[in-house]
Amino acid sequence: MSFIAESELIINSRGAIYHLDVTPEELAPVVITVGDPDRVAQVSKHFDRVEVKRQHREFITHTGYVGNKRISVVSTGIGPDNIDIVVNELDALANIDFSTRTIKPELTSLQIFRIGTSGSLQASIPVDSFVAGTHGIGIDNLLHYYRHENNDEEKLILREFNAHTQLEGRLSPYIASAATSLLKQFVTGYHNGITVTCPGFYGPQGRILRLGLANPELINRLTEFEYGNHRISNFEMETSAIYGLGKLLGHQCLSLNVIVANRVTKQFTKDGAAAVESIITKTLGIIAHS
Ligand code: R1P
Ligand code: URA
Repeated sequence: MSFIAESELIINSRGAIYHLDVTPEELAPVVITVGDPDRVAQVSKHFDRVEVKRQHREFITHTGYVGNKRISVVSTGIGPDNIDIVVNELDALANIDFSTRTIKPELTSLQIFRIGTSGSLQASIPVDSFVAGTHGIGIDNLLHYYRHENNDEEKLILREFNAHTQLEGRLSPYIASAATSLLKQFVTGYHNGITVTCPGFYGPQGRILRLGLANPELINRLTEFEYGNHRISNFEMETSAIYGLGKLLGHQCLSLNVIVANRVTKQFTKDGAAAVESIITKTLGIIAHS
């Protein structure tokens, strides 16, 4: 049993992990991550009771119950670098014994759902609709800091993606899959497709304000990608990192995003708050009854 030093696993005076400021007892086995810290209360207002409320930096956590199901909702802030912190700390809370600083002999597999916002890359996936990501393709590099492997299907999709987008060499895309056990519960009312995760909102998602793009064709290439039944449905800034790290750590992950902008038809949602509220209530209803 190897001991994890204080410099590697930072536990504060409350016995809570450093960034999230949550103790192992305060975390539920079902976790909903949201990017926006304000969205935590928007989710937990639907709980029958909230028993824990914590906040440190952009990481807000509320833990409570919907019926008999104990659920934590945690804000990640924006981007894959924040996901590195959140997913590693969620796993540490579940699977490291804080008193001995050793990995527990019996590991817990968390269910981790992201409820986020994203941009559609298909004209047929309109604003205010929902996407359950079958896979995350990351153009952000996070997973390359960890030893990882892909299954045959993932390898084939990634090979075709690299050939089609010509990104390899400039970037190093990676792929990770949703938990199929969770994905199959999110069929009715959700589009399925590959979610691409970008390391930024502007240039990396093809938005031009004052700067020119190094790869102006990228968005079109993503929209046109086809491999068997696989298409790229949407892009945002967290999914591939959650899928990649979550799977390596043995957790079951599913990313659910509401479309707030359609980058093909150039539509933008008329009421973003209502769109987010509707994906929260629909998703929470399925999670609570699963
Ligand atoms: C960008 O505006 C943010 O919105 C999306 C992106 O992934 C990024 O985090 O998700 P959230 O609404 O969950 O933050
Ligand atoms: N979030 C993103 O990252 N991109 C969008 O277009 C909308 C939300």
